[in-house]
Parts: sequence; C-alpha cells; structure tokens
Amino acid sequence: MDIIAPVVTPFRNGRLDLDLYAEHIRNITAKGVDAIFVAGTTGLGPALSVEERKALLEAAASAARRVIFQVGSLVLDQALALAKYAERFDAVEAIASVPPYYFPRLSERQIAKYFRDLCAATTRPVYLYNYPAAVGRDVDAKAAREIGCLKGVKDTNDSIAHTLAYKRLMPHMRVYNGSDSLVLASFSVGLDGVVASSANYVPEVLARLREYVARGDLERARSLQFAIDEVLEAARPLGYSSAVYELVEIFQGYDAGEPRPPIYPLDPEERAWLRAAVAQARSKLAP
Ligand code: ELE
Repeated sequence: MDIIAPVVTPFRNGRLDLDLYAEHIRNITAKGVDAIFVAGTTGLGPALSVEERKALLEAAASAARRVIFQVGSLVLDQALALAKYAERFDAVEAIASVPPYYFPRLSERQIAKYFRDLCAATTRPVYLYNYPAAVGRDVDAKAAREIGCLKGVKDTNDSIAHTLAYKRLMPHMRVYNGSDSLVLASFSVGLDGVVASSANYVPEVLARLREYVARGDLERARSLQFAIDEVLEAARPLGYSSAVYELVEIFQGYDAGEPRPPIYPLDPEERAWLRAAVAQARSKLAP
C-alpha cells in the first residue's frame, strides 16, 4: 500500500523555489513516502503555468524514484503537451488528470473523449483524478470503466464505498483515496494506497499508521488517524491549501515557502493560532 504525497509547491516572492521543492521531496521520501504527486490540489496545479509545471516535474523526477504527474487543463493542447513532456523522465510512472472542469454542461461522452485523447498522447498509464468537490462533477466507477483506457484513479471523496467501487468494477486498476481523514480506512480495506496531503507534514506518522494496520493493531492506527483529523479540523477554516505550508514548518521544522495569491499565505496571527491549535495533536502524533 503506497503513501503518495501531493507535494506543496513552494513560492518565494511569486516565483518557484525549485531547490526547496526537491529538498522537501527528499525529506519526505526518506521518511516513508513512496511516490510524489506533482501539481495536484495541494501543489496548486490548476494555478500553475505550463512552464511551471514542467519545471516542477523535472525537479521531482530528480529527487524521487516514483512520480505521478497531474496534467489537467482546460486547454487540451496544454494537457497533451504536458503528458508528452513527461515521457522524458523514467521516474514518471503515470499521468493523472482531473476531468475538464468549470463547464457544467459537458456530457459524459465528452469527458470520456478528453481522457481517451490523453491516453493516445502518451505511452505512460493514465490515471483519473476524481475530485467532485473541487471539479463540480463526479467521474464514478461506471463512468471510469466506460472511458476504457484508465489504469488508475485517485478518488478524493469522503465515501470509501465510492472509492472501492473502482476496484470492484476494474480489479486491475490502481485505486487510491485522496482524503486525509480516510487514511486508516483506505489501508484497512486494502486499497492500493493513499494520496494524502498530510504526507507533506507527517510522512513518518502515515508510515507508522500503515505499519499498525499491517500488524492488526487498529487501536493505535485509529488514534493516529484521529490526531490527524484534529490537525485537519484546526487547519481547514484558515484555508487548508495555505495552512499546509505552515504545517510543514510546524511538524518538519523547516520553511516550506509560500503559496501564491489568489491562494494567499496565512497572516502572522493565523500562523501563531495554528501552531497553538495543533499543539495537542502534535504530542499525540509523536512516537
Ligand atoms: C487531496 C486534497 C483533498 C489531496 C492533492 C490530493 O492535493 O492532489 O480536504 O479532503 O478535500 O485531493 O488534499 O483535501 P480534502 O490528492
């Protein structure tokens, strides 16, 4: 069961800090992360230019052995170009994409065509990144099977049954859940793993949680999950995408850079509040 980190994208004064990006990836892979998800939600993928996404992929491929590259775009040519570009890197084990978003009246057949175009553009496996809360549409297991060429899915969904359905209908597909509150559940039902933003700030905790599940020690695994849930509860009202940077600093002890507006960084007061708010959870997460 894989622990996959949708890595944060560090900015300094509006520009990518690629050295920090690679360093962060090296740190979390040394602590139990198996693969890196580039330009996902936590990585602010939809807010990055094509050139920025290419630069991130290059840095990730130099720092990690296994990389999944999120190429979703409303400009089809850009998504296809990114999928092609990824073929240069041996570390890229799959291309992932959100379905075309924003336009609420696209048909299921049109969504399927988008993914088939992606599949045709690359020799690498193509994964669906399903995130209905963000994208405004659900590409469920039946719709995914209809597409015909998908080799995996990351389902960011609060329903584990929704994620399991992909495995039921397509047993050979790699199936990951993307919700931080379902790490325990994902490991317990035998999914292929998780894509968890908390892998940015508590990678060693996720590795321990996986170990407890493997040993059948569900009580210890559950208390780790509950402590992660406390962190999420504290961080979400501040704007989770921004709070993740601060959580890396709190838990890993180094500056993880900043997001880029319109994903505004936290104010100093918010940062101090978050640090105090997660203090208890932090002691529960300590080994
Ligand atoms: C998850 C988000 C979901 C992680 C990515 C991920 O960032 O690409 O709060 O459960 O909607 O999609 O972190 O967060 P929630 O895979």
